[in-house]
Amino acid sequence: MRACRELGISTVAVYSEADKNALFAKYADEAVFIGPPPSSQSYLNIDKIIKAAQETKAEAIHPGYGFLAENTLFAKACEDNGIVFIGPPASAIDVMGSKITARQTMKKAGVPIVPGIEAGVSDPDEAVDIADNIGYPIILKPAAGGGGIGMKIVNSSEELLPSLTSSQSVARSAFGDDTIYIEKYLPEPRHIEFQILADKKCNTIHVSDRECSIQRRHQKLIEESPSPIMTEDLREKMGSIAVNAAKAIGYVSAGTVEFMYSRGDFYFLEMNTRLQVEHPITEMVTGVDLAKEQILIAAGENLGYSQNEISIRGWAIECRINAEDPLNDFTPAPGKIRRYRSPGGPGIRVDSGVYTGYVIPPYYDSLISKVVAHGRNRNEAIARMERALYEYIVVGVRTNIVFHKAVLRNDRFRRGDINTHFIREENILESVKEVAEKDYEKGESLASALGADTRKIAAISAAVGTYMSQTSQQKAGGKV
Ligand code: MV4
Repeated sequence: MRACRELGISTVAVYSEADKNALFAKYADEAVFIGPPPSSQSYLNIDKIIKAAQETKAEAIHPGYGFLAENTLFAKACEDNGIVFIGPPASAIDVMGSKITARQTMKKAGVPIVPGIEAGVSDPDEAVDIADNIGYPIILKPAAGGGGIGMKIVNSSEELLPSLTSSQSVARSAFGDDTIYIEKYLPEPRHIEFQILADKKCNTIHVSDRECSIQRRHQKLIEESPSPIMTEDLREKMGSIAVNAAKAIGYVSAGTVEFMYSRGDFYFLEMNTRLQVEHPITEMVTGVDLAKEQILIAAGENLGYSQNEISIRGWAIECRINAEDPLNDFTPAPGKIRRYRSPGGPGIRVDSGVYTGYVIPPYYDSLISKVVAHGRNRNEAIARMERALYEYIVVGVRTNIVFHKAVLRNDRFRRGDINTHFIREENILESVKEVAEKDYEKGESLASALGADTRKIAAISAAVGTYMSQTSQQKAGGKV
């Protein structure tokens, strides 16, 4: 909607009962109510969304990051009703929707894939032979899957059959499809992805790379661009392979080609056929407004950039701020935000959907904002992020800000020595406790005093500032 405002395009938001006070619904020029909180009756209801577009005479629909963004039925429904879907063709979503057809197509296009099979396992004896050939450990993955659901690491042939049965049953209930395939299980994998832009005239470019290895239970928490291991040579190599991957499926719009990087080798993992949550770090280092490019591409315009016009400047890091309790197994923490002040200053971008007095509903995911720090190099980006998190005040709900503080001060993170097992290997939850003890000492005493009286809350929020200015003296590095 910000891109539309810059382009002089008016906007319509659809919202459910749970989002009637949400910022996006207020920001839009018009907002259409589409039903009760459960997404099956609102954000996943294709008919209601198409009807809202027709009633308001919307010419195009941007599907956002989740819900129907990668749903071919929705893309087709838009097309059938003469509404432009701001995204890829349904056929491209389809190919990448099954990991097996994705692997087959990528292999044919000369894109390196993780050693394994390009078909579902049909019979268990065959699976044992295949696994012996690949060599243990292997990983079982559901073809229809995503988000790590139903994946199983297998270390020996004895474990294979029970693991296969278990993966199949999880896949069947989660995706309605129990097709499982086998890959070699890679050691110390880093998740590195390339941003793609493609227009309708077959111009396809990459907009550099992102490192997304800091994740917990397959949920990304911190992303950065560029990847700490990236060199110009490697970027050119991986980037041109990512472009080939997109071209092989006739891709149009913004998309992401994900790779696993392990001990010097890299392999195609999957392609996300949507704009992603972490796209702002790419915008910060390249200056490209990805959402605006998507809209212009959907309108039939040529790409605004050629490959050699894309360059990166400095470093960007994103922390996803969730309303959840990192000290209680990251349980979602919906509720009323009693006091809110987001950070600012040099190099900081905050994309947020909340404000003081907002009640975070319990129905959807717990992301409340994305803090992005840009600096001339990685160290400056980290320092700015730490400063931004120090400034960030959220009173009323628990957030994972303490988690981010714990990661940012970790030595291995600071060296860029990360992989997808970082949070477990570094026992980050222990250091979260240490950070939280210090943070919550102030927070607890404030929170306990938070009654219903708004005057009192205002006084307490002033006290937060006072307290913070006192503790800031403890910093090393001299005094000014
Ligand atoms: C892998 C892998 C190692 N080798 N694939 C894929 C989806 C992503 N969210 C996790 N995935 C992985 N795929 C190969 N060939 C390691 C992971 C992985 C992982 C797998 C199982 C359980 C926990 C995991 C945590 C991070 C990464």
